[in-house]
Amino acid sequence: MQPWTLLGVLSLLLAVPDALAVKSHDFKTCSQAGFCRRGRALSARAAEAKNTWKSPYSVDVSSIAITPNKAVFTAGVKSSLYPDIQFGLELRVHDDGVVRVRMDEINGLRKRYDEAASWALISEPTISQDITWTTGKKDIRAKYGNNEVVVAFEPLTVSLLRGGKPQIVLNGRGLLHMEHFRTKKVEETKTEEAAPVPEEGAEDAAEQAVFEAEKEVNPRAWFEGDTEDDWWEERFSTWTDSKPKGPESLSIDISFPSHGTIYGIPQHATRLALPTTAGDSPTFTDPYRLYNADVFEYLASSPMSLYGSIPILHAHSADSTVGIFHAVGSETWIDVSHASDKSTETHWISESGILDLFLMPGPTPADVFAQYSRLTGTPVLPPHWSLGYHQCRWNYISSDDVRTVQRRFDEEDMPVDVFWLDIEYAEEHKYFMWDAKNFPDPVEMTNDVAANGRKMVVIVDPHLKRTSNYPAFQEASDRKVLVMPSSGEGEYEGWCWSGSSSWIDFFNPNAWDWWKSLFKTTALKSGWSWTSSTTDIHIWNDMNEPSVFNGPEISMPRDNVHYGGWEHRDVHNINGMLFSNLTSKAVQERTDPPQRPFVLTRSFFAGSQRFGAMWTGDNLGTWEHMAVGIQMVLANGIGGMSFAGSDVGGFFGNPEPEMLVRWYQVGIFNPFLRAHAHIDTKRREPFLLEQPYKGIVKDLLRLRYTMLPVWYTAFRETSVTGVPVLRPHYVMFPKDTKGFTVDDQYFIGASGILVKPITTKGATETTVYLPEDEVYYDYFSHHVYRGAAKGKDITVQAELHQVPVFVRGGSIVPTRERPRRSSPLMKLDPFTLRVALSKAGSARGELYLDDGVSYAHEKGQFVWREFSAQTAKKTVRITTKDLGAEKKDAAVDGVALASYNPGNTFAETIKEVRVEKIVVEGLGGKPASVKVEGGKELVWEYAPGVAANGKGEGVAGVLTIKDPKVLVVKDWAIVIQM
Ligand code: NBV
Repeated sequence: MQPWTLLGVLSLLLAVPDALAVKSHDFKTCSQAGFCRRGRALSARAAEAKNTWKSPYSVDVSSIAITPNKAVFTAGVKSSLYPDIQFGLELRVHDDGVVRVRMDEINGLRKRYDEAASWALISEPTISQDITWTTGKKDIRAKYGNNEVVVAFEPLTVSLLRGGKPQIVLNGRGLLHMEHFRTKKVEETKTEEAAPVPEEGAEDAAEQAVFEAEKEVNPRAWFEGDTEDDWWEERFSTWTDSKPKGPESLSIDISFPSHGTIYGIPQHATRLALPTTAGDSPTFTDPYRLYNADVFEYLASSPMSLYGSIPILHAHSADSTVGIFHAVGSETWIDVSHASDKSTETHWISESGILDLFLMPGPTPADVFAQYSRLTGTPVLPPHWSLGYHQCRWNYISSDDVRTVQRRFDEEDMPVDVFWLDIEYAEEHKYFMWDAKNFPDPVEMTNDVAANGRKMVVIVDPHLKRTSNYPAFQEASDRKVLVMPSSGEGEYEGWCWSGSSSWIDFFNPNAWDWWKSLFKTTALKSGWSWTSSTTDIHIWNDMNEPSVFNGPEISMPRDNVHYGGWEHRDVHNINGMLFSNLTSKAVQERTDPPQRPFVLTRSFFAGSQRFGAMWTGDNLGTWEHMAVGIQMVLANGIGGMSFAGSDVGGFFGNPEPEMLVRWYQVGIFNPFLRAHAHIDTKRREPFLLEQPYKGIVKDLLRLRYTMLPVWYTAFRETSVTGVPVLRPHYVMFPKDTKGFTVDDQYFIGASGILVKPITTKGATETTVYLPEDEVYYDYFSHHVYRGAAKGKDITVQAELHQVPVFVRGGSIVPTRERPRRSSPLMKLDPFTLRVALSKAGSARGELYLDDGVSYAHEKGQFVWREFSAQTAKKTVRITTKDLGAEKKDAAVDGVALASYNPGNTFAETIKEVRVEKIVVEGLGGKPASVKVEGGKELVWEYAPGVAANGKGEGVAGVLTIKDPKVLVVKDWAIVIQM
């Protein structure tokens, strides 16, 4: 073990806003990672060889087999460099058109890790019944619908075509390389297997000449390179990776010949449309890295790894969108370049694992989301309260501190739903164990918070202090469920907040039930449980990359051993997900019947979306970080992690009031809204601000609460369709090329709300891009703007108290306008409907409601309404209907709706809830009468519009209907006679 220095941890503890910069030397660049260096060198040799380059991999035609149901095609693959080594290729077409391509080494010296998909996927996908493979001389192909998949034999390539046009091509550039397992030979450097490595600084000219001569006779050098570059052991800084399995990396090029823009592969701090890393004048010189890491003070623009990894990307053009998901859990680097502005080339280099690629044919962004969701699951529908405001800091120092903070929120009438406790609540950072001095009464404290309908979230990190007076560690040790060191025996010991620590191996099924039992709030016969907690406490999982202070790249050694004998390198990117997924199940199963858990995770992988929320980690209190936080949240949504947000205020530093206000504006329009701060920062709870800042933030928090129906409806839709909660332009308007790179404004679900947060200092105005020939209404002033068919920039005011928010013409937005202390108190509040008429005089919107905490909605206990407005013959009719009943049997909604019953007990609990106000904007003038159909004239007023020009812009005329006495759960119609 490397000596852990007190200095190292002290430097972690210090917030040094003036000198904030990532410690780049703690993390590898591609050239410092042997396999990445080899992969890039391969790509460079191919580029140099141009047309003479030919992939050595080909299909062994004699071995082609098609399963009796014709759906699965398998074949042997050979590399001309190693005729004795066998690879197996398998292709299957799923019933939704997704093509799965797997390749593995057969009968190799060892087995490659092939279980990443089993953690990411929800189930074994259904294979299409309608595929017929046709074998030709040069290839084998299957046509289905408008798509076709073609496997060319020599060299091996796999292409997905649509309408005869290639969409995705594998190995088109010949960079496929699966390094097979081999035995390390002492004299191997002098054999034909591989060329020798010259001693660094070898001065002896004769020796050098021998080396050069041998190099020339190495027939594989053109492909593999001249040296066994870091094959058997690798050093980084003071660490040595023993690499007991030798080289086993996997390189593959994936091209998108018809798509010029790509998105995804979160998480990186960069633009949504991924900048290049290769080719001519790349934006970044290193590839995008996926290796979950605790990157302290990360850069606001970088391809460096961050805390989570989702190997998915979308390739997009005005014609179509396709997607790639690679189920690989080891470190992966991805180079991105553009052969032209209409095509994209990527090169994926992974340290270990099999090739397990899913080609998602789209053809729309929504289709790709659906295809990915069918593989890895849709994002969870979280508890309703978790969409409220979360107040966190490292640390609220005592239970009385928590009470005081709560009291101050109430005194200022600022809504808040959740108070958080960071690591200092735990005695010696032994999570679950309260520091008795400062938190003598945790249950009473939580009850005091819960008395206002609020919750607490408490941190539980994955490092367990190695001490006999810590039941969590002791029981894990007794059960032998801790990660092992490279010897494969005993317990790996590393350093983290709790000092000498060990980590639970969640790949070991024996850990699962035991971990869940720890969260029970009642005493158990079988062992320790958290009796000093309550079911109002939910959980925050931090440091689960895992972060190990004295480990290589602040993480675990790659040669550590997990259950089944797999090395940490094989599963690194999956590791953090298992911890938070299991924690989520633990919180869910605390009660019978289960309640929806809230678990926030820092580390994540494909599949994390099924369990909880994530945040973007330790951002800095800078304008750049505020801006990139938005782009990161959008990119995480592409990977399914819609329930995302960045620390409001910035984790490090002391934001000045202007910055804090702007950060709240960003935050209230993030799916996950939490203010958080480093231990060394000044307190900055919103009630501490001076006026006018305090008032502005109070209004912003209230705005978030009024819009909770919009958020919850959007989350519910995402939980069914997989289309993210925050929708970037290319998702909303896939054909609008101007919108492809727009990533500083976005829509909330299908609500029609467009937001452009301000992330620059001193701003008083901003431009907003309107993507279509439609009207957009300013959310606050009712000013109406007109877009254009080919898109148009408008300039709007953005003084400090103003956040540009618009309602797209054609939307109906449900809100709850009564300020409350916390969201559960709003349960029976009436609704306001804002009807923003389109140019054509129509509008539509949805509202989804359920009890917000249980799983009764899965049994049909919910209310799902559609509101619509139509104009005909000088009459505007606003109507509502029960979408739950209408879509009862809709396949897309699956089980959730199967047992829907309009008279369900949830609907019963809100049967008196009214629509208390309807606001209609965009009417041509003052109405003659406004009635509930078949009823008397309603109370209403009309504020005439103010035309600004002849183009339909200016302030919209606004009709306000007061208390029409219509109910949310009932059908009704309101008739506006013009
Ligand atoms: O638990 C302390 C912090 C936490 O506040 C932060 O949100 C995490 O991202 N944690 C990291 C560990 C230490 C960071 C310097």
